[in-house]
Amino acid sequence: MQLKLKLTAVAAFALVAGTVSAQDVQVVKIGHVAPMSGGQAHYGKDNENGARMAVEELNTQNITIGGKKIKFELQAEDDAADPKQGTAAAQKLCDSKVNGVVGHLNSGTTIPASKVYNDCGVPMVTGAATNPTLTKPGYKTTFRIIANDNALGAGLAYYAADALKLKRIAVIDDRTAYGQGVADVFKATAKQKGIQVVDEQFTTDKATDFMAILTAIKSKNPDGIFFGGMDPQGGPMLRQMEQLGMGNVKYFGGDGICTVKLAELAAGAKTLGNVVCAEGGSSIQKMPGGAAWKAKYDGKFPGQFQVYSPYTYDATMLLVDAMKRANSTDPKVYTPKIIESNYKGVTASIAFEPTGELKNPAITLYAYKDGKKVPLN
Ligand code: ABU
Repeated sequence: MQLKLKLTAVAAFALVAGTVSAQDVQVVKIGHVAPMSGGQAHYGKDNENGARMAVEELNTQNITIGGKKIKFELQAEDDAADPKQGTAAAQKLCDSKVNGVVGHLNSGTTIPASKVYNDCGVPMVTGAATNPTLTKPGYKTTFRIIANDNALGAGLAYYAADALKLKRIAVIDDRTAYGQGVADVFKATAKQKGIQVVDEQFTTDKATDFMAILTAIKSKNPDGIFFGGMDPQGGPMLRQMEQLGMGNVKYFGGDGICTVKLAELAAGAKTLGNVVCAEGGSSIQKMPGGAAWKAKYDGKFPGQFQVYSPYTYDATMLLVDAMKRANSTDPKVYTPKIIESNYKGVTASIAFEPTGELKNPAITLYAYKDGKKVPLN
């Protein structure tokens, strides 16, 4: 009895002092999905870091929505870049009643997962999956805040034809939704620009030995190779090109190879200097607030920056911005506010087309100079 009286007194004091009781705090869960295991875990870690940084900052802002103080929590899942694990992770997040999702990273996981989120009525924002078909079903829950492969593939083909005056290009893709999609766009645009596609070869997103396909390509005497795939394949491919004496062949790829880690994976191959890759958005130096953001990121997660963390950071902030404008964290209530966004993010001013694609997406081309990734525009 004495203990009960004491607790009641403490609660009364808290009320008088204006402190917040547990009942007044609402937990809002942001799901995040990316490959956290396997060969693409470095991209996943970078993506998760961006979302985690946003959640930590949001929790310092004393945000109140619908009369409740909000505590944000990140529920991070691993899909290992595998479509089946991607849909399983999406279902897990739906079952956990997350309020919104940031991700996924791979187009091959994001496209099937987008249906799962639509079915359970939870919005998802990707800042990494770039296959254009993602937004084709017209789900009102699917948003992308980065340029898609129509821009990346075409931008690279224009550069190959107009700036480098290349005439003969071979194309390799890893048969994933991303790799195949971006290679198809590059190929179609290159042909329109008068470039001859002299060979097409295929690999997988697990392969490490490319000697046979590179040997076949070498016999066609191309002046460039386009690779639709990711850096765990791109790095070894550059090494093997050097071993085969393909030191004069330009090497193109989309954002999947355009990482800090590509230089490490190329392990000193001089062919790294032949790379031209395209990424959605402005370079971090040209992003509004990009340099300050990057310095903060590097302080928290030294040596882990790859490509997409500014986008996962913005995606998280964007979801919360829509919740604030709706004065609700209920996905049914706030999702319609996302399409109306005019959010000044780190990466850009984010507004959407009716399809859920980013309005006015920029792209940046990069090369590697002395082992460092540098923007060309
Ligand atoms: N955008 C390249 C990596 C992710 C993807 O679209 O599969």
